[in-house]
Amino acid sequence: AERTAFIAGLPKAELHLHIEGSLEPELMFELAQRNGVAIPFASVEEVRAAYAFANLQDFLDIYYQGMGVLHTEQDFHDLTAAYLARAHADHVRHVEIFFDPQGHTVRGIAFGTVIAGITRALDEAETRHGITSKLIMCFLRHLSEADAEATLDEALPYLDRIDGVGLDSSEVGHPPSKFQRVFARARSLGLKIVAHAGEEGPPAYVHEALDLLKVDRIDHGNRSLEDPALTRRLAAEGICLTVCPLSNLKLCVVDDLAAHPLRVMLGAGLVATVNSDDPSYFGGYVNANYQAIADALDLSRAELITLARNSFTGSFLDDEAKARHL
Ligand code: ES4
Ligand code: ZN
Repeated sequence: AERTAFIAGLPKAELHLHIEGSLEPELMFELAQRNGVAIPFASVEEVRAAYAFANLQDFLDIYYQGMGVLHTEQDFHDLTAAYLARAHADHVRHVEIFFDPQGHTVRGIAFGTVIAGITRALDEAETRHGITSKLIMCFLRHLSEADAEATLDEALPYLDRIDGVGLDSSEVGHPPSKFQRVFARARSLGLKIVAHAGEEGPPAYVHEALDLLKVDRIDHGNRSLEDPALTRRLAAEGICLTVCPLSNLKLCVVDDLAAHPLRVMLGAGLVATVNSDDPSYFGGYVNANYQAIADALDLSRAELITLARNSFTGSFLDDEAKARHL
């Protein structure tokens, strides 16, 4: 209970959050009804029961299905506003949110509709709650690089609202090297660069993300620890890892949170952070992730403070804004 209050009171940033993964079953039903979309579930309980995953792909199949209820600008707004209210309740002061435009444009939803709804909610949250934000557009790595290039083209009119690009979806078989050209173009446009790497994929994918995509941050990165030279490099270069404990548990990246590598990461001097990834699907928002991993590893207050500080250090805030949080 004491630890719970301590975690709740820590000011923190969330750096790894897929906004479509914050769609709660209750809102899924509401939007399905509002938009006349059929969903293969009879109740909220049935939806929750379907959230049992053996691996990343099991989850992704149901995640892409779930986002099918999102149609209008208002839907994207309501989704984002609901997440930001939860984040505010968890003492989150800054968020860097992923969205998956290809999950929507493939269904005939305009890129501009997605951006308008999300950014309206982000603007409101800054006014209402003082939460600052960055927006990161992810490319779906199971699709082609040409598809990612077309998505970057579609984003060009909205680059005033997009801070970075990322790489997500099915990792194994879709290495960072597949997207080298589109990430080079994104970088030349001044966008920050992140990539999911070392979640299910090997340490070689983390190397590629660093050397070929020139990432500013690694999302997950768990399997980096299998490669001591890579671990030393991540520490020496101060590359932030956005770690997601409950995600790792639900997707069987770890068998048990007691076996989670977070403490080893901190011990190796890595800039590790704690994040919720897809909180509706994985069973908890950011404070629940801090609580679960702190309980499993018996993390000290000093370690929890380090994790919260790392979330600002690893953010894309400018130095002046970082200084205000640190
Ligand atoms: C994701 Cl946990 C995770 N990994 C890869 N891609 C994703 N998209 C949404 N959540
Ligand atoms: Zn993720």
